[in-house]
Amino acid sequence: MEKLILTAAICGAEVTKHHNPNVPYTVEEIANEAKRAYDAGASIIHLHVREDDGTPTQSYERFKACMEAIRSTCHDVIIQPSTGGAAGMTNAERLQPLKLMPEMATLDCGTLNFGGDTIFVNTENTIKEFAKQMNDNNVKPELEVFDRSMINTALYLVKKQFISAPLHFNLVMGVRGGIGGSLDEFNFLVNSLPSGSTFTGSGVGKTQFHVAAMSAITGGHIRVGFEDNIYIRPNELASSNGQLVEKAVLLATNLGRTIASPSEAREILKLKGYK
Ligand code: KMH
Ligand code: ZN
Repeated sequence: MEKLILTAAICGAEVTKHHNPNVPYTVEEIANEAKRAYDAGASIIHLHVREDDGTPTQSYERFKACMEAIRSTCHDVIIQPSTGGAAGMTNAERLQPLKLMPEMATLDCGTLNFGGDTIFVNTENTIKEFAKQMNDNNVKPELEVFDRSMINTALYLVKKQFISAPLHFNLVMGVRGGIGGSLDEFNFLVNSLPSGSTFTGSGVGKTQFHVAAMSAITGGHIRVGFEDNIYIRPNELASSNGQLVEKAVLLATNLGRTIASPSEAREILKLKGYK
């Protein structure tokens, strides 16, 4: 099997210091959490940013400040901004980090319920618009699929030439409103991917390390981090994203995988935009 890429989703848009006081908000906190994750073995930082009070933002300036701060200590790390942002943001707001020409960014492949009355909206036209901007700027999309139907949407985008192979998917499992994190559901998603694709498994909440293990043994890659899960073990909050990455590294290496460096991750994902 090829080397395993570890992504750290260090911040997210929904989780707060109220859930875990170690969730980063400020530029300094975000940079420090990225460094802890990088030192533990993460080669990709999936990045959301916040105002100092924790409010999620997609501001160009805030992304620029956070990306520069991360880059100053994690020189070769792959920074993957979110274009999902937070539910309720406009497309124009969400697209701002693409102006920073990242190597990768997320491309959310469908709409889903996000609890209560909240809907995370990604219409077909939105997805096409985001894909086109990524394509035009040489940004590799990580295709975020929260359910099986979103793989169909990704395949439709290929057919219509909005995106092209090799595709990289993030299987986000365990979001209420999306697919669960069971072995059957994992197999269903993985067996639905087009051949030649790469994938990362992201288990939300309790499923984080179950999905990590399933990804490790099936040749996939792993995402962990506060965006998806705040516990290191049941009832014990994680002290940092680094601690979650360390646990994922131990799990993957015990299952026979070797962890990819950022440059190896660039090879595996066929990234072109690194300067
Ligand atoms: N915060 C969610 C609404 C992404 O990063 O692209 C969207 C999300 C997915 O987290
Ligand atoms: Zn995200």
